[in-house]
Formats: sequence, C-alpha cells, structure tokens
Amino acid sequence: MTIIRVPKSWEIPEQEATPESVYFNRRRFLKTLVGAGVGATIMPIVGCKQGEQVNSKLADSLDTASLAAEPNSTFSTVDRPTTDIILAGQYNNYYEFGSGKSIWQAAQALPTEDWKVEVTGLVKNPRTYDLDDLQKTFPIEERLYRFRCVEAWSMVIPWIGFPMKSLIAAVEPTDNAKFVSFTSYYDKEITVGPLWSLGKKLPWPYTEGLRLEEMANDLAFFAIGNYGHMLPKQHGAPIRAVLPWKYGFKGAKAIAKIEFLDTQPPTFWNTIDSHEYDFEANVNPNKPHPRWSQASEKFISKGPGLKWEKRPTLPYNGYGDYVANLYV
Ligand SMILES: Nc1nc2c(c(=O)[nH]1)N[C@H]1C(S)=C(S)[C@@H](COP(=O)(O)O)O[C@H]1N2
Ligand SMILES: [Mo]
Repeated sequence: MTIIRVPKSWEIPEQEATPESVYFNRRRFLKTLVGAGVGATIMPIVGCKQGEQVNSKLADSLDTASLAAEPNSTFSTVDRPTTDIILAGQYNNYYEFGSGKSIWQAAQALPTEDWKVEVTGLVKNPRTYDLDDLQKTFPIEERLYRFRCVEAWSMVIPWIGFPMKSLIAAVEPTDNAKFVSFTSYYDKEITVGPLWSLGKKLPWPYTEGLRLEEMANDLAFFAIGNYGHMLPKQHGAPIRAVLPWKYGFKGAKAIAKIEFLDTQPPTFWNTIDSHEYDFEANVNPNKPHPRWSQASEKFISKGPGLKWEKRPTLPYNGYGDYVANLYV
C-alpha cells in the first residue's frame, strides 16, 4: 500500500493557484468568452475556456463591480487548482431559488440594493450595518479556501471579505452569548424555491448557526466578494458566511440578520433532518452521510466539459490545524 502524505496548505507551491490576471481581468475575460460564441445564450456552458462559448447572461451575472483585496498569505494557496469562475458561478446550491444546481439565473431576482445586516441579541453594541458601513468598519482581504458540500462535490474559491472575529470584536457579545445564528433574506414573492423537501415543510427563512468559539476561530469568514469582484447573487450576495472546515450548508447566503444567543438556535436543514445535517457538520471522511459515504469527494475541475476528480476527503476539509482543538 502506498501512503500518500497530504502536504499542508503552506507547503504547496504558488503555481498551483490560478494566476491573478485570470480574475482581476474578469470583465475582459468574460467578455472574450461571450464574444467568441455565436448564439451563445443557448449553448451549454460548463467548463468554458477562452475561445469557447459561454452564456452571455451568465457572464453578466458574474460581471459585478471590482473589489480589490490583498491575499492573506496564510490562506493564499491550497493543494488543488482554483475552480474556474464560470464553473463556480453556474453550479450552486441556493434553495430560495430552486432545488437544482442551475439557480444562477433565478437568483438574479435577489434585490441587493440598500442591503442591511442587523446584528442583535446578546451584544453590548447592537448595530445595523449597510454594505458601506461593513466595508468602512472591517478591512477586507482575500482567502483561497477549499469548499466542500455535504453532497460530496468540492471546489476551491478565492473569497474576499473579513474574519468573523472582527465583527465579534466590534459588537462585543455579552458573557451569556454562547451561539450565533445567521438568517438569510427571504420574501416568498421573490425567493420562489420549494416549500417542501424530503416530505417536510421547509422552515423558511434559511437559518444557520455556530457556537461562539467556532465563530471566533481564525478561519470563520464573511465574504462580500469572490474572484476579485463583489459577490455575484448566485454565491450569496451581498454577504455570506464561509466556514471551510464545515459542509457548505453551514455557510448561509444573503445574510440579513446575525443574532447572538445563549442557546443553540434551530437551523434550516437540521430542523428537517438532524441525522443528515447535524448542527456541527464538520467535514469528516469517517462519518458517512446516512445516504452516502463521505470518504471521498468529487472535485469539480476544468473541462472541456464538467470534469469530476475523485479525491480523498480530508478531516476538517484539511483545516484540522486550525480547528481540531475546538472539538476535543
Ligand atoms: N440561504 C442559503 N444559503 C445557502 C444555501 C441555501 O440553499 N440557501 N445552500 C448552502 C449549500 S448546501 C452550499 S453547498 C453552499 C453553496 O455555495 P455556492 O453556491 O456559492 O458554491 O451554500 C450554502 N448556503
Ligand atoms: Mo451543500
């Protein structure tokens, strides 16, 4: 048997990461892809490369305002290539806009103007932030993180945002605060996704939660952008949670409310089925999902076409050095 040593993130050479020019020239890159396609709007759009066709509406949805941020050198490389922006932006989970993966177009209905995030509950300084306040209050940085869905697909995404611990420092939770809950935008006129799943009535709005120590961990991150730009709607604009050691469902999109609590809050998927979606939801190759193994994952990689690379699942998605101490 060959034992393959998995290198630590900081041992990976720079060249594995996608060159910055790919996404800092995003507008030009996307426009080139669109320009290359004749009748591009009806073409299948997975795995596009320069010179191939891409849906021009998809390109538009990803063509958000530029957002420059210094890469945080601690989280600037991982052991696999960055997922193509085009792949990441057309293969999403966002139940508010449908139960399939192709929700990018429906998600464009999300009204992000004049966004407000209410921070409330057991804190000394409750405050409602608009997007401008957030950007003025919290210095942003870029972090390249592995991303793992409980369904076993995985990607690598360059997120832009700020650590959750910065928000904790600003609002000062009281001694009674032990948990936090995140509530996503919901308006049944606009978020037209399913009302039922697995035979259960879905407990809208989407909520997620963490223990306060988890939120205070270095890795816990609020993203307001990705790939050098403001967050596209399909990825959870204008602000979403990113928790790279946990399954993707923990990372609530389009956060409208953040509440500090003394007891564990009910959360969306956990309420529907606590065995399939446990509250902790740490990536763990040795703990199978009731309906499938979690020993390996399907890494979505460059085409032509949608290509899945099977890889072993890493405990804590490869971030054990940062978080294992939270679970002793
Ligand atoms: N509000 C909300 N947030 C959500 C979801 C959702 O359905 N609604 N899906 C989750 C799941 S299951 C995953 S895997 C990720 C997907 O993020 P991405 O589409 O940006 O890759 O978002 C998470 N956040
Ligand atoms: Mo997921």
